[in-house]
Amino acid sequence: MTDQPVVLRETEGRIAVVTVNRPDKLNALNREVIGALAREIEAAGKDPEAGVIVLTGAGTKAFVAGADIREMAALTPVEAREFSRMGQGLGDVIDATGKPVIAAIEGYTLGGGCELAMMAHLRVASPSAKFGQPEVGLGLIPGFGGTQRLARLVGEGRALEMILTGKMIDAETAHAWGLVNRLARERSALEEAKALAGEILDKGPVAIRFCLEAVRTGLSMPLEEALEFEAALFGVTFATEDMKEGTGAFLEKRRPSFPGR
Ligand code: CO8
Repeated sequence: MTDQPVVLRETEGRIAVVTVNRPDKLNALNREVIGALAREIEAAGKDPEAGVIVLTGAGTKAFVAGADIREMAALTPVEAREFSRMGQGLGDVIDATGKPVIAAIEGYTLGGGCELAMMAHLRVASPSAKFGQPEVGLGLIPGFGGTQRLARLVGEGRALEMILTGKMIDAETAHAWGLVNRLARERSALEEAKALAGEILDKGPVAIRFCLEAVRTGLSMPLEEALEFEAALFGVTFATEDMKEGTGAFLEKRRPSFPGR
């Protein structure tokens, strides 16, 4: 046992880095880790300095190798349902931050780990990363949103192939399938994720927030309603100082300096 916190958070400039810190167990998610992750992501969301949140795992062997099988094996059905809801709740915590969350991925990203990565808005992986939903090999099904988000990201056929066989795919395949946004150099996922964060931090913060909301909320609506939602958010941006600054800067041929209001 170690006295180290199971989840670490530090702010570097305008980037908050939240790290699952259980490398001796390949960062497996038990209830303690999930609770700490929720608290630290929420705190990063409230940190006025942080414009983007990067989520990663300690060490290079795993992002997260899944839910903690030892803890899970002893759960009753009612506890397992609560555990599933607790893990799924991390997706709500991520969305409630209103900030882009980027997963920086090295190594095994399995089961609940793959599901956690899919809760993030964007994923950057090193070439040695491996993705899979191996739950059926344990007589389980993905329970942290995997049956839903994987199909939305890679399509039904590919998702079902991964979920039904439990086989891992490599980073290149994950990139080709759209599960990974960017492939980093070996052991550079965190660095590349920060570079991607930098590209977003240049932009209008209120617009970034509304884009996340429009895409995420819109995906669960019929297209007609989603388009109406988009138009409403588009209209609201015209009341922001960011919009005045962004359009003004373009017309005055200078770089914008967004106040974030
Ligand atoms: N849970 C608990 N401990 C783990 C886990 C895990 N998921 N993964 C690795 N560990 C531990 C190992 O037990 C080992 O601990 P120890 O040193 O004390 O024996 C340590 O981490 C290092 O692991 P290995 O020695 O196994 O390392 P290898 O390099 O030999 O193998 C693997 C790496 C292939 C990743 C292997 O560890 C493995 O197969 N792990 C399990 C992967 C898996 O099946 N993940 C899915 C879990 S199920 C899940 O996530 C469901 C989520 C939804 C929950 C729904 C609510 C009920």
